[in-house]
Amino acid sequence: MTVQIGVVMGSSSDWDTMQHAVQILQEFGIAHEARVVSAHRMPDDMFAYAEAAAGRGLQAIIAGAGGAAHLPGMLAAKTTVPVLGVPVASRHLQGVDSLHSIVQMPKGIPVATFAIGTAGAANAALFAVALLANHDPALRAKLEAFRSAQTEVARNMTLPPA
Ligand code: RP5
Repeated sequence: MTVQIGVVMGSSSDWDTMQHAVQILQEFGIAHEARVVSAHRMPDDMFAYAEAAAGRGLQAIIAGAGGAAHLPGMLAAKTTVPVLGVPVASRHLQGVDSLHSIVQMPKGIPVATFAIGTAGAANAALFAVALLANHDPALRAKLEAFRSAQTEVARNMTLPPA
């Protein structure tokens, strides 16, 4: 089966965050892969991954990194496959450094940037699902059902007495 969505991250230490993207892709039955591709420790592998992405049929790459988080931007520089960037919370600056590194791409090379941490990882995957759903009515129905389920959960929320 052709992999549709690539999930890459700079380190295995990013997995706690990035697994939330993978869980969403699994839930929606999206063909995906997850790998460590470090921008500064494996730059040649990173370029090779980006260069092969379109030819392999990837529809989007979800890239998570922390600190001086250049992985999403450098991937985007080497492919026109959409790159969805997830800032991973860093030890010292809590991911604000990661967010700024990923979101502040100069004009011309876009990276769609999501929230710091697990919400960003999950939302990047939901965004990828939405992209695929544009050409897949059954997947769109699943996404709508997911939203409806969330709505029901919110409607049934109760609050404790003040
Ligand atoms: C980045 O450096 C990774 O994305 C990770 O968030 C951060 C720390 O990596 P480790 O030192 O935990 O391997 O490249």
